[in-house]
Parts: sequence; C-alpha cells; structure tokens
Amino acid sequence: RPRVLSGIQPTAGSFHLGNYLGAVRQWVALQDTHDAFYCVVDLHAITVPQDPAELRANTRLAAAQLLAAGLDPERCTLFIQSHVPEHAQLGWVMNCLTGFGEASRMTQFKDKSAKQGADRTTVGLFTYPVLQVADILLYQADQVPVGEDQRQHIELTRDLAERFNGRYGQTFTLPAPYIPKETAKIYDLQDPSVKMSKSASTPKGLVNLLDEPKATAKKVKSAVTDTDTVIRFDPVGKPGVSNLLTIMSVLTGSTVAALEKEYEGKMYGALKTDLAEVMVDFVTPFKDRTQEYLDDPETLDSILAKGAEKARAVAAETLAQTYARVGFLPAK
Ligand code: AQP
Repeated sequence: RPRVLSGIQPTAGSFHLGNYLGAVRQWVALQDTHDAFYCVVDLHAITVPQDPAELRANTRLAAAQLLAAGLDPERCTLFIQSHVPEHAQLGWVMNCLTGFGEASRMTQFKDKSAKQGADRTTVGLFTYPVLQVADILLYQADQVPVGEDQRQHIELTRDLAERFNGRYGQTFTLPAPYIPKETAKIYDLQDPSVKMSKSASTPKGLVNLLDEPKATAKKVKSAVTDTDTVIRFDPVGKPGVSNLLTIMSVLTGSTVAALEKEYEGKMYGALKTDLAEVMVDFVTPFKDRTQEYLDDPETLDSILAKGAEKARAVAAETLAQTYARVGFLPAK
C-alpha cells in the first residue's frame, strides 16, 4: 500500500469548509487504499502566538473533528505532532539543508509575514515549511493530500529529499502532492476571488463546520454571486456560482454537469436554498459527533496515545537512519 501523510493545524477551533473539502475529506477516503498517517500539527500552530489553555483545547477539538469526519483509528494512524519528537529533530536537519533564499521564496510565508510585520513574524513561521518537509519525509510518504495552497511546500519537500539523497545516499521517498482538481481551492463565500481561510476571510465568507447550523445556512444564502442569472460552472466568469456548484457537487455526489441541468432556468436563490439545506444536513451530525468525542476525553486521549506510538515506530527508524547518514555519533 502506498503511504500518505498530512496534517492540520489546531488553531482555529473549528475546521472550515475549505479544510474539510480540500483536505480532510480526501484523508477519510484514502484510509481504505493507503497506509495513512494524519496529524494535528501543534508545533506549527505556535509559529503564531497561542494561549496555552486554548491550544490544548483546540488540539483535542481538532482530533475530535477528524474522528467525527470519519477517520477511523483502526484504519489510519492519527496522532498529535508534538507527541512524536522526531518531527522537531528531523526539522532541524532539514533546516540545515535549506537555503535562506529558498525559504524566503515561500509565498505563504511572504503573505503572512507581510500582514504581520517583521517585528511580529517569528523565525518559526519562516521555517514552517521546513518543519512540514520533516513531517512528510519522516513517514516516507508517497503522497500528500492537501489543498492547492500547499503545493509549493510539497515541491520544497521533494527538493530537500532529493538534495539529502544526493548528498548522503538514498534515504527519503520523494512525495507527490495529492490535490484533486475539483476541491483544490474552496473560495470565500463573500469574495470568491480569494480562498476560504481562517485568517483572511471575513466571518460572513467563512463557513466554520462547528458554527450553529442556522448561521451556516444564512451564510450560504447570502453568498456573493454575480449580476447574471444563469447557473453555469465557469470559474473565471462566474466564480461565486462555480464555488457553490463545487460545494454542492462534492457534498451531494452529483456531478457539476448534472447540477447545471437540474438548475437550468432556475434562479440563484434556488441553488442557495438547496445548498443551505445540504450544508445543514452535513454540519448538524458532524457537530454532534464532534461533541461526543469531546465528552469522552479519556477515549480520545487513548486513541491519540496509540496513534503516537504507531507513528513513533516509523518516525524513529527514519530519524535514526538520517542521523547515521549525516554523521552524528551514535549515543551508546
Ligand atoms: N480554501 C481552501 N480550499 C481547499 N483547501 C484548503 N485548505 C485550507 N484552506 C483551503 C487545506 O486545509 C488543510 C489544512 O490547512 P492548515 O491546517 O494548514 O490550515 P491553513 O492552511 O492554515 O488554513 P487556512 O484557513 O488557509 O489558514 P490561514 O488563513 O492561516 O492560511 C491544508 O491541506 C490546506 O491546503
């Protein structure tokens, strides 16, 4: 079985629809075909300031949401990044292999640091993509299911894996991005020219899965479309409508072409009302299942402990091999 690895930040409290459709949904599907490793990346979260109690709560909340979304600890390895110290250890080795200019070209860093200002930007944020490289290489992942915004980081991962292998001998698998085209980028409901994002979207444009279902329905109904009236998939000419069609298609299993036919001659309002209903039907049980996991923290923590143990077995082997290749003196 090919192996996949992916991670999600615990920072936002609730996952948003972009996280779910762009990444988590694929994670669930890949459990059946791949040897799947998924982690809540709390080390990445502290690249921006975090309140400790909130971080702890959000980490459990992220794990609960992943289970509620359909991850099954019997079919995948689910763990918390900081429970596996090898991530930070391999991260250091990768830092020492990365060019300063190379890291400076990461567009996500450039965007985020420009917004924060140099004095508030941490060195951790700068090396965030390099830690992500370590996350992936530790598990010798063949594929990395992520949204389009992560493509450049996967390319960096391939570059560093190749560089290490070239310098020290074959050690790391070169991973490929796994980015299904339809859901690669889910857009803000109020501004369909930008991706839905916890830090960039306005509250009205961001669908948080744990919001009150009623509030979600309202956001869908007031989504920005265009002044035309035809319901047609055209991401360039009609980005708002196309975004709604994408979401509807993935959540219902109907193709976009079938939806175009179904809504021929109908108004935007019809599509929005139906999508609002589909969304409510999706988020209501999701929210309930998440709460069930949160109400039983012992079970949740034991799932995470088992996941960390399984993950460590793989990570420790890769790290030991890496340390030997680099030339570190063995500690015994
Ligand atoms: N709008 C999106 N469409 C498709 N995929 C998306 N992802 C995020 N937004 C979209 C994917 O979700 C996964 C987890 O992402 P993360 O934990 O790194 O969260 P993030 O990228 O920090 O999420 P945001 O909302 O985009 O945060 P900010 O605003 O901080 O940048 C990833 O696979 C990501 O591609």
